Amino acid sequence: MPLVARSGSRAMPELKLFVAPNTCARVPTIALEEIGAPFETSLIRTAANQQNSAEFLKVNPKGKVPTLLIDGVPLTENVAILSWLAGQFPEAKLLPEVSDPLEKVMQTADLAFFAGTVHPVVTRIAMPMKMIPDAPLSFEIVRPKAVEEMRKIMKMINARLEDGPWWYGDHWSVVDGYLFWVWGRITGVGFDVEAFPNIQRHHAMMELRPAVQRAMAREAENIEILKREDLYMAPR
Ligand SMILES: N[C@@H](CCC(=O)N[C@@H](CS)C(=O)NCC(=O)O)C(=O)O
Repeated sequence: MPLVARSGSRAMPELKLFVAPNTCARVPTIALEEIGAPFETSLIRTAANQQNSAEFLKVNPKGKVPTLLIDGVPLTENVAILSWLAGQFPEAKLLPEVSDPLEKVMQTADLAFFAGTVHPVVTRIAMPMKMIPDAPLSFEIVRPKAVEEMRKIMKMINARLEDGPWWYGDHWSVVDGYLFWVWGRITGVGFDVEAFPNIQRHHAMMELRPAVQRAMAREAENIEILKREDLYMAPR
């Protein structure tokens, strides 16, 4: 039984994405912009802990963005959201078309790698105070350890990008959107880019994509709203 009744069998579902600036909600925002279907974003004010408000917890009891409402039904977890979008809008080619079930599940492994392995390291670099509430200690201990771990990850990704501009060679995919968010988030707080020229090139190419520019413009609008409300937490 769905938690929320779906409003019929329209060909084009009504899509609403809960987002917050600088978060991993950037990845499905890019995916939705690449698709080009109409969608709405709803800003969650994390500085006001809105993700844990009673109202939002009714939508996503995990208190996290992204959350995608599909005809009113909440879908959580980037791996699931991105996989659903790729399957629902095949013409957008968010993932390379494959017929072999093993290849398909390898794409899931790639998304899961970013969500389950890379993202927690991003959090330790970008928000170390989530691990140890004592801010000076978290920046002195948690961040450097995570940076060390991230260098290993980025070395592997940089080598992978030797064979082509994108994660899947010549085929752009939403996995590139994931890398774009990770790289932007860690370099935004000082991660050293020098040893990773292929990822720098990847990031520059991503910035040229109109869909990425539209996604970033949506985020910039939300940053302005938060600044006006004195609720913007700039990366540091
Ligand atoms: N496993 C989730 C992680 C989602 C997640 O951690 N989102 C963060 C932003 S990047 C969030 O909502 N943080 C708010 C909080 O933890 O209070 C996914 O991949 O979608």
